[in-house]
Order: sequence, then C-alpha cells, then structure tokens
Amino acid sequence: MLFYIALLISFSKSCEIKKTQLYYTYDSESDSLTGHYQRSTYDDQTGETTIHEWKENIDGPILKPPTTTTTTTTTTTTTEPKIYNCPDDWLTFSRDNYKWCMKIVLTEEITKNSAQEACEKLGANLTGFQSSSERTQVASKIKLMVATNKDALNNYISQTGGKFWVGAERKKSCAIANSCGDETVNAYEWTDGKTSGTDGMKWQSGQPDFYKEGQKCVYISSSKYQSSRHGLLDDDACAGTDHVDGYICGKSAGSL
Ligand SMILES: [Ca+2]
Repeated sequence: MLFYIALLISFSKSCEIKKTQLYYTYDSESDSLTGHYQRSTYDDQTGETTIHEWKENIDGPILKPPTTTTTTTTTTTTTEPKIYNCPDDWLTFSRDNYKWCMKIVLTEEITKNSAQEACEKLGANLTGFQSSSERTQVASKIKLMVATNKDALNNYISQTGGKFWVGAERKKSCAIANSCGDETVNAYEWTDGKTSGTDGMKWQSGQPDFYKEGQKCVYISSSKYQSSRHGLLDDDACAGTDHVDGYICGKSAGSL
C-alpha cells in the first residue's frame, strides 16, 4: 500500500511543468523598466495554469524598449484652377472654368474647310458660341472692324454679304431633312471640341432650311444692311464662297 501511494505522488508530480519567467513592465512616465519574476505551474492533466508567486523589483540590467516616434501629418491643399489668359490680339470670353479666345479673320471667298485649316494653323478651330452674349459680341466686333478698316471687304457692304464661317455642322445622324425633329436645336452641333449646348445657336428667320439637303455648314451674318440677320446663323453649303467675308477661330486660353 505504501509503495502504491508513493508511486501515485511521483506520477502526479510528473504532470506538473514548473516555469519561471522574468517579465519587464515599462513605465512611460518615468521612462524606466521594472523586472518581475513569475513562477507558474501547468498541469497537463487538468490544463490549468497556477501562478504561485510574484517577485517584484528584480535587480539587474534595465532594458528599455526602442523609442518609436510616429508622426502623422495631414496636409490639405486647396488649389484654385489656374485660369489662363488669351493672347493679346484675341477676344476673350469667360466661361465656367476657363477663358475662350476668338479671333475674327476678314478674308474674301474662302470655303469652310479652308477656314478651318487656317484656324488650325493658329492652334484653334472654327469657333462655336456658348451663349447669345458671345454670339452678339462677335457680330458687333465684326461690324466695328469693317467700319474702321479702310480695306473693308466689298462683299460686306453688299446686301447679302457678311458671311463668317463658324464651327458648327449638321449632325451626320440628321442627313435627311426634318428627320431629327426641331431643326433649330437638334440638327446641328458645335465642332470646336469645347462649346456645347444650343444657347449660342440662334438662327435667322426660316433657318436652318437645309436647302436641297446640301447645307451642312454654318455661318454667322454680320451684314451691314440686313439688320434682321445681323448676329444670327444660317446653314450653307460648305464649299460655297459667295459673299463669304471671313471666319472666326476659337481656342481655349490654356490647358486645363
Ligand atoms: Ca440655309
């Protein structure tokens, strides 16, 4: 019996795993470490860990954790979009977030395609009008230019002169007359790449008529004598040159 009990104790003790560990705790206020001994036993039969004692303030080397400084900087910068200016010899129009520059060129009998090519040499396209204000200002400027120019164009002072090509064309999807509903707002579109909508697209009376389904380009009239047409648009044959007195280029003031 005695032997059996001794064996039982021996077996029981073999199931205990004693463990002593040294811990440090760091006090940020005093910037120091304090050592602690912790002894524990683990019973692999019950799965329980028992902490038997603490011993604090162990003498020994003081280890400090590495100093880590984390700095988070959030910078919010609000940058206003830069507005570029037009060249000195171009008219300037302020649009929503950029300036649109126009140049009126007086020249006789030029086709729409040749006028577009001439604008491209200036880094521009034939212009559209974003608003009625742009359109009427340009028409007035043409009138002023011709009135103050000794070399005023012969056509301009005629009854039907005063045609200036602008950047609008009939939509390819509207190749058949009246196939797009209201011709005044649906059939033509601006082609300068920036101008949009139809606010600046105001037509002469009875226009656009898409005459013989051959008028796919657009001019603005600044006829000296036909005030009812002054500043208004008409569709015309792209290759026509009769009574054409110039064209109007347009470009953005700068990259946006
Ligand atoms: Ca017409």
